[in-house]
Amino acid sequence: MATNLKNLSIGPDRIPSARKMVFGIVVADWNSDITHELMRGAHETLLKHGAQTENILVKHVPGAFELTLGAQFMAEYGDFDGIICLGCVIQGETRHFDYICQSVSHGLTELNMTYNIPIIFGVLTTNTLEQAKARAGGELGNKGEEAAIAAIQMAHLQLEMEAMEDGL
Ligand code: DLZ
Repeated sequence: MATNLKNLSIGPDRIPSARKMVFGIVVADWNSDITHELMRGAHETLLKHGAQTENILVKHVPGAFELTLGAQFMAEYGDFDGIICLGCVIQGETRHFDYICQSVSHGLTELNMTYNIPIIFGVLTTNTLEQAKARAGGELGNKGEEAAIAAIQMAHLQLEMEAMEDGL
């Protein structure tokens, strides 16, 4: 259970069905022990909520910095209801942390606005590897699951808004 779902505003029983939805997952391979666990959590959660295996496309990029362009490729060349970006940036001792975190958070925010589809920020930004492990299937759950649920919720919201515009 993702962080006991504590950061989600609705209970798990009220998560909309993802049966007809199409999702992309972009996963960064830097810190792959962590990010592949996030990917597993996200993938399983989409299936659990009704998404079909053939409607989930997973693509890999080298590191979190490349998530923005990976997501842009998906948005530009694909037809997705939502795109989930997964990565793990660990503070360490370099300034890379700040540059990468800022770049990917700004980049993904911009893509949300540009493409008008949900592009989910599923990037762990932790001080230590232990903190990351705790959030990737450890004692604090799996943030990949939460990212998948956010994608379903936002895709559902968009469908609702589109139906409203069509007067349905
Ligand atoms: C270079 C770098 C560093 C130092 N740390 C991380 C990290 O903690 N998490 C991550 O996903 N990627 C890291 N990278 C790689 C960059 O994201 C990027 O792949 C390279 O700088 C090449 O553009």
